[in-house]
Amino acid sequence: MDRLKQKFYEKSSALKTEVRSLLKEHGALKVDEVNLKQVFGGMRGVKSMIWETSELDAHEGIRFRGYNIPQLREKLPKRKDGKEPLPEGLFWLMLVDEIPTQEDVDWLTDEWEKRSKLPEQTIKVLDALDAKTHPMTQFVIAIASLNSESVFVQRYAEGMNKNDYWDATYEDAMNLLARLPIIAAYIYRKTYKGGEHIPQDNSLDWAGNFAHMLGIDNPDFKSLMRLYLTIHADHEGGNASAHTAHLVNSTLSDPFLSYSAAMDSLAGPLHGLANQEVIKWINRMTDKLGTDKPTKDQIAQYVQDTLDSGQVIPGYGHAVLRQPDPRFTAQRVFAEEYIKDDATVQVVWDLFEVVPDILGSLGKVKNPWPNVDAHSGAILVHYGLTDYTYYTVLFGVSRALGIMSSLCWSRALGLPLERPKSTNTAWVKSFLEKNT
Ligand code: HAX
Repeated sequence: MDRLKQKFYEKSSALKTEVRSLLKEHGALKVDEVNLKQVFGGMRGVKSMIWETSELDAHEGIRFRGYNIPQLREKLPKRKDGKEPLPEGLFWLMLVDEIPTQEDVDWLTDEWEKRSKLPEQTIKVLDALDAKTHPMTQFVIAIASLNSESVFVQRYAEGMNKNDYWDATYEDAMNLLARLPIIAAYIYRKTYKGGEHIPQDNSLDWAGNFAHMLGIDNPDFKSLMRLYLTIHADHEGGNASAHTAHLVNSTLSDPFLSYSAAMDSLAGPLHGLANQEVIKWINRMTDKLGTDKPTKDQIAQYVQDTLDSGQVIPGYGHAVLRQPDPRFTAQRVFAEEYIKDDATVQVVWDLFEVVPDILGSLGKVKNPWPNVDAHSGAILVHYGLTDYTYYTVLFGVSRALGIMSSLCWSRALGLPLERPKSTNTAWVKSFLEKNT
């Protein structure tokens, strides 16, 4: 058993025993109540799922195993020549709840490199798709195609003992993470660079190698990718993509199919696709005004026009957060250090000064502050990644770190098939007649 798997096995078997006994003793204890608004309103805030790897507080933002983003930037191992944390370290932390050593992280980089060869079928599938196919559609299809090599599928067919589900899930999770940057870079080069692919550079780390395969070898862009892939990695279990993977995997559909489904969910404009929508919307404004340095009055008018035409302001609002997203702030800190004179970055900062008051004045928006997607595009544009229809794929590479470590936990704890109760309006009316 490899060093990470061994550690995971020890930690997860101990927690499994603990959970069994606490459920036996306290299983009937109420942990939440649900009102009618929540039933109709997308189950906001209903405690109904176990997700070990991160927790989201409405005011503090995300904590990964208790660490916030500034703490991760300080504590996770970095490359000798880099200032940003290595995402490998975050995966280790989320999976086994320990800050890894430099040696642990180096081991993980090597392990993913060893597992990184794509099945021929995946390349064929990608080549068969028209280059005009949206990159998220290509991503979903390519990930699903990996399932032909799923260890989980193979062992299940051979009659795997349910106590071993976590082991096969771990193998698939590690293989998926090893291959995702290669798939994502293949899609990028195929879609926007005429299919001129760039081989891996095995002297690099997971994120640095991804930047290299995209064809952007600027060392600052590599730093950005390390930060980007760290901060987008997890947002507890209730967000749409994580929840999708949790649901699909609970049927014992393998991690590849579960993650492909999660990416369908991430591809919606109210979720991960918002990162492409933000930059598209900013470009539309600057094109319309004929300047890349609009005044705050011009920005305010554009925001108002967007709202008047019945559209949302992309990159603003959140189902849980009630403060500016710390992932927005982390990107702002990066931009202040590396590219503070960039015109698009300046527009993003001006929007931050203009949008919250306008959204707040509507009286219905619960969180008028920017989310993670408000900032990411402007930095990517600066480094030459202007093809915004690609942005959600970057998010998707990162989110696998959180979702894959969580699926290992779900199978190790033996969580059952997810099956909440639905009802209908007739039931609600009769409930109200009896109870009001
Ligand atoms: N612009 C305009 N109106 C907004 C808004 C925004 N940015 N955010 C919320 N509202 C509106 C809602 O549409 C809703 O209007 P109706 O009552 O007329 O339907 C009302 O305000 C109340 O919504 P809410 O309770 O504040 O927000 P929700 O929890 O329902 O929705 C969303 C959260 C993120 C979907 C929402 O804020 C939104 O649409 N934002 C813009 C899209 C976006 O940036 N999505 C990315 C979110 C982060 C993420 O998942 N990244 O991957």
